[in-house]
Amino acid sequence: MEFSQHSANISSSSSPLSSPPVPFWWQPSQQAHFNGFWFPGSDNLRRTLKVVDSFKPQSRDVILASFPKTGTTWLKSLLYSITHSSSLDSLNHNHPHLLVPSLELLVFATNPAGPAAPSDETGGTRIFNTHIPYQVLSGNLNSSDCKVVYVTRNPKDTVISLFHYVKKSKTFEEAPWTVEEAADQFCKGVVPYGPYYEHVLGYRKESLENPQKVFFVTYEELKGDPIAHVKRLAEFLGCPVGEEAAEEIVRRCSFGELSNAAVNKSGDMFTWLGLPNNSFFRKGEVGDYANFLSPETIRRIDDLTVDKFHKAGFMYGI
Ligand code: PAP
Repeated sequence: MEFSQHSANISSSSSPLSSPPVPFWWQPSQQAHFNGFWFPGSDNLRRTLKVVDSFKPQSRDVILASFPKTGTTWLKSLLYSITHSSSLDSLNHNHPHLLVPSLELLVFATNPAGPAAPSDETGGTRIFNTHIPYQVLSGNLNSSDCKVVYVTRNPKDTVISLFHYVKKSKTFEEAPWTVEEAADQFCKGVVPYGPYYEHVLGYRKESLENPQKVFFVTYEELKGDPIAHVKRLAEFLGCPVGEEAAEEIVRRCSFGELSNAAVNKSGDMFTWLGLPNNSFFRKGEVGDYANFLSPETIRRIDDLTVDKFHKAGFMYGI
């Protein structure tokens, strides 16, 4: 498959997607463009294409898909807990990103042959996560009866969460960004796995057309009623849980529990970014964007949300 890599100095022209006007954020020197989406570097895109070429989901697999910083770590913990009854200690000693590995960042990065076969120990269920857009991964996802869970989050908190995450990485020292510059790029779609709106809409459309296959949930809905959503998720996965079990899962996957887990007290997760294990836990709140974004930027993002999401019938009121 063909893809193009863009250096930091590409100048602006007609389309913000094909020609980012200023250096990219996250990784200052290069992002790779494929099928209308930006990927964080050519190595990442190569691994992504390897996933697309080779990944054959099994019918009992669960694929957690998401745009970065929309609740992936939380959902990893919830899905793992729903499908593994002995998860309490696991979550204390194992990072959610290792319990539910990323197809493109871990599984195909460490083993080009792909994941190990399902084992009887987990009842044949494997859980993976991916940030790859539906528009790129649909062939794989639809090649078996695997289930897909997609989590998304309001765009303003997403960009603020991403900004703070990138700020903790070594690359930020090389190319510091203001929050407004980051939001500007986010609105233009020039963001890893972006454009955000198209990423969300790809999975959203599929969830409406095929609700037995794709479970679509927002971070805000989960925050609003986590127990009800855990029960719905468990039902969707074919392993229903009662009220008490759902309460326990919500408790053990709460921001407070996970951020204080032994595994998050030390160690680095993605060493190439120089990010400690605890960098996946910042505030875990809805509406933190109001502390960082100017009224003009809030209006700009809201206008995009109205145009892209409200017209498609969702994410009202945020
Ligand atoms: P990733 O894409 O790098 O895996 P992801 O887990 O999707 O990141 O998003 C991180 C956000 O989820 C952080 O949000 P914040 O920056 O606004 O605080 C993080 O705090 C939040 N988060 C992580 N775990 C939980 C949790 N258990 N409950 C609620 N929010 C959480």
